[in-house]
Amino acid sequence: MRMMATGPAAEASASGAPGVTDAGPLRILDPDGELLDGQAAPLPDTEALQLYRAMVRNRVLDERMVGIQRQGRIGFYIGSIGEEASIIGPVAALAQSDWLFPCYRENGGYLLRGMPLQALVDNLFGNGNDSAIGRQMPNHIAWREAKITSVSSPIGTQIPQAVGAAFAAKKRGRPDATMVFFGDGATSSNDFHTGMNFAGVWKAPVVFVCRNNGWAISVPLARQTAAPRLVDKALGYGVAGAQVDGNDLFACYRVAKEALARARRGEGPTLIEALTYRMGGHSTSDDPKVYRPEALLEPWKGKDPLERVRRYLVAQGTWSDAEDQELRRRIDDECKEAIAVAEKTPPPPLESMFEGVFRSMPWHLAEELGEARRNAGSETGAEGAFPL
Ligand SMILES: Cc1ncc(C[n+]2csc(CCOP(=O)(O)OP(=O)(O)O)c2C)c(N)n1
Ligand SMILES: [Mg+2]
Repeated sequence: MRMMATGPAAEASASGAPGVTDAGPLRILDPDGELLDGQAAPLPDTEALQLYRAMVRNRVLDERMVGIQRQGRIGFYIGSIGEEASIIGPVAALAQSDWLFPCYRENGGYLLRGMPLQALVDNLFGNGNDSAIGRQMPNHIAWREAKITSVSSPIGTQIPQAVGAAFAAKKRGRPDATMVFFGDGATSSNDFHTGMNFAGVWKAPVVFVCRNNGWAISVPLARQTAAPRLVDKALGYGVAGAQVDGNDLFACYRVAKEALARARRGEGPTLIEALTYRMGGHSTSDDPKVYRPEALLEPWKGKDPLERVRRYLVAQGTWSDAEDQELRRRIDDECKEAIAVAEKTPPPPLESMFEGVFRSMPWHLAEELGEARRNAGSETGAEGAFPL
């Protein structure tokens, strides 16, 4: 069946920008790291190498943090093993002046945008240097300096927030675009509908990046939606859409770059569906073995997004196995160092719980603070472990 693009999506196709077609996902590199016929690398090798390094940093960070969670040193971690290209590619396409509204798996993207690794690790420990002062769930960080808004746990809530920010930028005549990440499960949320509809009507300069990793915790895609493709949902909102191989860094980068260019030209939003796969558990609180047969991972093992770019760079003569090992070792050392620092940093002061809302402390908070001080250090019965 041929999918007809209508409205802005059709115009987008006619102008060469992404439109909703049934052409299949855009792929530039095959799993062996070779350019497909008629495709060109969207980045020079030096820049591709930088993004490869960012993907390796993302991977090594994930492996390390899951490790220390298993040792009981942090309570919770949510990683993105297998999904790195669908994160690093689009984030790399952003300008530093653009806004990034993350879901919760985009740690590698934060680092690429300049968030220090130490800040991320401090947040995981919820220590006194945590930018959220230990008030958020671990891995729910914001970073104002790089225009990264706070991860918000309720699924999909970041979508209308991102659309609102994009609309505000447009009204003020600012050139900023907004990118928002979410998963396949989030496309079943009210907020997805609200955000997509508003963005379509008002041509908000926003790029929706849906990481379709096949699962919403234990719910497989087919139980989530009857739609054969998530990208088709764009059509119903008059939004441009593009489906992309989410394990192909080059394709993810190019599609996002084009979508951002459309947004900046005033042509409105784009929904990108990045087809990828969640190779690990949903988070460290999850055990996928109880609901997902291991055999489902097999076809994806040969499509590793890092391996694809590594092979390309090695074939180009830009990278070697020795350099690869050295890079992984260096990043692992960097992680260990950040963990050691975070672990030594004391928790936020008790008083911080009572600060930040009122200009001067009202009597009832003063009373509670006094009580908290009296109880500090005493056995309260809470062992502080993350409950989920
Ligand atoms: C409104 C709401 N319902 C349920 C949850 C629990 N929950 C956390 S993550 C998640 C799955 C999200 O899946 P998806 O959108 O595909 O993103 P992924 O985790 O796969 O990246 C659910 C159901 C929540 N956080 N918020
Ligand atoms: Mg998912």
